[in-house]
Amino acid sequence: MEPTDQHSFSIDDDDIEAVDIEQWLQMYEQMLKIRLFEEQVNDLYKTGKMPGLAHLYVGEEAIAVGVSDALRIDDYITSTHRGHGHCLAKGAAVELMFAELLGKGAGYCRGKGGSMHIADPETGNLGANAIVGAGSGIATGAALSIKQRGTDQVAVAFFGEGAMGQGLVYEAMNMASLWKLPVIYVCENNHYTEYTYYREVLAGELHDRPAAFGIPVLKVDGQDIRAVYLAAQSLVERARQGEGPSFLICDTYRYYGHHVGDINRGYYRSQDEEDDWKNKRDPLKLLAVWLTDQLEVPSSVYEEIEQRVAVEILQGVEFALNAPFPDPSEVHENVYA
Ligand SMILES: Cc1ncc(C[n+]2csc(CCOP(=O)(O)OP(=O)(O)O)c2C)c(N)n1
Repeated sequence: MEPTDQHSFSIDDDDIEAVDIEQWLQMYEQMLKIRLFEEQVNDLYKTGKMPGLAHLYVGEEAIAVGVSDALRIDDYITSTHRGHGHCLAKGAAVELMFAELLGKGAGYCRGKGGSMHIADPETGNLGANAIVGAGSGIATGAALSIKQRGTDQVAVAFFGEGAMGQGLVYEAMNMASLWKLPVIYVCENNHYTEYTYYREVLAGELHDRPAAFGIPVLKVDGQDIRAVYLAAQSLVERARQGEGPSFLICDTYRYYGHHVGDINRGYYRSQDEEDDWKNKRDPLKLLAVWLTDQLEVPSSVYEEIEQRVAVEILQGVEFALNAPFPDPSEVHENVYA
């Protein structure tokens, strides 16, 4: 974690107690679903069953789940090239996600979008996007539509710290602040923009940038879902009440490479660093240890969850592997709306 400053969010015990065990367990289950989904995607790549590459979200699960749990289904999100976790956390179906990744007609974009372009309007997911930072403009536009329609929905833009090098993000924040739009920018700082340590390409402190637009900033430990959820909840609440945009910076780490093919990472980060984040900062383990120690959740509960999720993932991948490819005659359909 970065040193504590005035933006650092700290957990309030009363807020923690207001959340019941069932909700924490649902969050655990959602995080596990994302983890097992991503491990299956890695397997599909390595066994040559998936065309193209994918950017895995393993290690960052607490952010997508913690933020999405603070949202309603009719709230909007925009996602990134590393987007499977956001889509699943917002409610996407595992089998339709796998189908999309495998190019099958049953997939969310009829197999024509693939890993980086999954959209699911029914769950408020306005789409993953391979253009770094682009989702910030879309979420800000969605927030403008919310304001014009007079509803109390909220829009969230998830992006990596690499997006802080994109001019669009600053144009979007400027407009959101001036027009008090109900948008939350969620920056997932996993420390590496592809193969470069973020401080080598981003000057100054990330939190100073939104603050320059008068946008309130919270910084959380992105591996602690309790902190992510409670911080997101407070930002969602203020957005619903018309208090305007905010910015959440989550300190996190991706356990795999930039994409599934990035296997030899020694030239940009060390094995010790990876091991530390995996062994000491795993969001699933951190939540499970707290639930066991503080709320006395027995191990049988985790075993049940693990079995349920493992079955869902296996059934999902089987469905997708057996699903047909779209007919070649459909090549021009569903590619533009
Ligand atoms: C506008 C734009 N520039 C460059 C790229 C190539 N690119 C793909 S992912 C990536 C790094 C993104 O890093 P970050 O935003 O921190 O997200 P992370 O991959 O760490 O989740 C880059 C530069 C791109 N997709 N879009």
